Amino acid sequence: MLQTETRPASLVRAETRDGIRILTLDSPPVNALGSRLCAEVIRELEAAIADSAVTAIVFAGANGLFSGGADVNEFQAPPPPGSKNIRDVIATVEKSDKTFVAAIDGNALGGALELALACDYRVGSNNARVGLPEILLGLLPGAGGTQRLPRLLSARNPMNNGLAGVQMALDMMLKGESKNATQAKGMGILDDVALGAVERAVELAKTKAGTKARVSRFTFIVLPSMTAMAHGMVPPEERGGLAAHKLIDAVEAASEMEFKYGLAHERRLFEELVRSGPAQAAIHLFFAERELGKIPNLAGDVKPKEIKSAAVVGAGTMGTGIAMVFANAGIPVSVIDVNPEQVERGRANIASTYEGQVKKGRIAADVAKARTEGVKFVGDYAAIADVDVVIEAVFESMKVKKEVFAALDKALKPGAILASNTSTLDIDEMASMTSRPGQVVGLHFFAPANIMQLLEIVRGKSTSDETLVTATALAKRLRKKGVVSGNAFGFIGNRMLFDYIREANFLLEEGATPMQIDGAMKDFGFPMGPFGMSDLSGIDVFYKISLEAPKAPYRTSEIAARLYEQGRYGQKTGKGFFIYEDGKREPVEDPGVNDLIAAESKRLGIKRRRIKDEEIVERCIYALINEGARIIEDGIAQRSSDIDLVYLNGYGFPAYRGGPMFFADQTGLHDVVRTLKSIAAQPGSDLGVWTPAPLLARLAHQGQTFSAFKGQPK
Ligand code: T1G
Repeated sequence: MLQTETRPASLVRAETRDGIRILTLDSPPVNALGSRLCAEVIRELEAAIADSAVTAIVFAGANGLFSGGADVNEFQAPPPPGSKNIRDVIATVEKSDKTFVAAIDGNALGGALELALACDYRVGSNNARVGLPEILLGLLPGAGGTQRLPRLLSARNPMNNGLAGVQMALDMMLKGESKNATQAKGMGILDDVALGAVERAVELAKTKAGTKARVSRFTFIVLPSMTAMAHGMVPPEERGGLAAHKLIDAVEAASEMEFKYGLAHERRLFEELVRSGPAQAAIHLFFAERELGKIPNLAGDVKPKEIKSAAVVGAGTMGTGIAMVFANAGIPVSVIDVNPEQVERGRANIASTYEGQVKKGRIAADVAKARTEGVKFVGDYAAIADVDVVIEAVFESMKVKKEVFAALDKALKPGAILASNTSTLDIDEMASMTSRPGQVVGLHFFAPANIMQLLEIVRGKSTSDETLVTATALAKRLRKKGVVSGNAFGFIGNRMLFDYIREANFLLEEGATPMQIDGAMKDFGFPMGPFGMSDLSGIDVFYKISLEAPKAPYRTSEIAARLYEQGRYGQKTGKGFFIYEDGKREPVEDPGVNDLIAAESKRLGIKRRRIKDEEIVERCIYALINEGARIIEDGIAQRSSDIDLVYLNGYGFPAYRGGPMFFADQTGLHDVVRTLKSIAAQPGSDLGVWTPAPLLARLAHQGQTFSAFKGQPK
């Protein structure tokens, strides 16, 4: 019987036109330059280089782009010995005397642009985009980008001895931003832009065959003041700035060292970074974001409904913020509010927000005008009868929300989706007021809605797959990170936050001060601590939410309630846990509050003690992790990386730590469980809170991680 050997399809297409060998990268979805693709490219390259009939070589990409760069999957573990990578491909090019042209159609990012920079010439199509975004992955361009880009831009932008070009290169790499075809041509990265990049590249290769324009031979200077300034503008290494500082060092080395030594130095720095915590955290988050829209167990291929218009009920700060989100995405939106003063305040909020953005040069005046006009204020439900989606953003009271849902159900067309911006309340209860529970969903925006990236998409027990898919697609269109959550009090973010805040208050009772606790959490990497956050969101808001919350099976502190009773609501009243002088946002310690706390300790019979920052961080972060584990177990979160994205995009968890669940994985679940048990063993500790969640205990026992756990969502 004839044996047919099925050889995996080649990832490189090779063809020759008039002596020009065109090597097309073809590894869907993004031609990621992983070890297999690199090995195949090298094989094709060596064949072309050895072929005397080949006068020049053109690189191109299939699947609508050049390439998304190195395969990021391969950075999650050390590469197998002997495996090829983009550096090996580039070394093969650099060694050859042939002429090389890169034909860039669509994206050429990271290692893909580094390959193009190693070529003699680069041609882009009109939709070409080039960039070295490695810093967004906690890395630096590790295949010559830090050595070649400053050389090229310094040569192409010779003003001020080429220093302008070097600054461009530094900025581009430190921001991780990509450039479109026009910008890239203007900077000198692309030698030409044409409708058909491959055709133009072949033409150029023919005329340039036998010539060389290797960037590696260029030299450039960089002033110590420039790199010193650059170091000064990025965060400290231990606060998320590790990759940036090493990147600047690599560029400095590029100006001082011979090319091959600079390259070796860049490689050393890259190897240090790729194994670092911040890089592994960034790579975790890269894939976490790509997992977001994937909802397990959907019945078949459910298509999202089209959203052509929207409405928001309530012209308060959240309501108008949400309206601006829709206007910014070009979706016509109406805001309905029966209170004329509130409507005026809402209008003013929108106008001042866009004026501010124009002043800061973030948007043009005509865009601001179009967006402001994109928000209509109406006085009754009949005016929004035809919208595709409505978001209720009224006062956080179940009674009020149920009345609104009943009214919306009557007024809106049958196909419309009814959503609530509630931050804690039961979506099913609101849905029960309608004839369309399948079209009811939670869309929980975070304040300020037009700034914060996070959107919790709350799935009720009757929410249909179509409504859910429509909501996740809408989140992408609104440029939000749409995280699907089950319907439980506080959903994902706030449910964990209650435990975090509760533990912070217990630490106050036991001897710490608000300033000390916030200081410790800021040192951990949060932009503000639990008490600065309480004062910003409003102690009254937390207090009222706690009244609606189901009775907790454990003790909670009463310190916030004491402050509420004294009318200390936080920044809005100029005092809360801290004092805010003359409307400033800087928290000032208030000895009166420390006295109030000490009195509370006395009332509870708690002997105050000196508490180390380490204990503060441990108890606050581990409270988050343990509750996070319960949330995964309850199926409220689909995966642990969703929780990480919630905490990064909604609660300021430091990105370079990857989120609470990733932080736990990095720490080691075994150690996390041991610490939880040691906290539980302390006198006065609440076992209900500190007993490790069953999932956490099980994974720790099995030597597993949260990231690897693919539990069943409810
Ligand atoms: N490696 C592996 N997988 C990748 C990938 C990559 N570089 N880029 C994308 N994917 C996967 C992604 O996970 C998703 O998979 C699918 O492709 C579509 O992606 C040595 C060190 C290219 C602009 O940082 O910015 O080169 O979810 O949903 O919106 O110096 O992807 O379908 O299973 O994002 O059309 C540097 C990263 C690497 C670019 C396309 N490169 N990628 O956007 O699709 S480090 C980057 C992107 C490097 C060298 C260094 C975007 C895109 P799945 P997608 P998209």
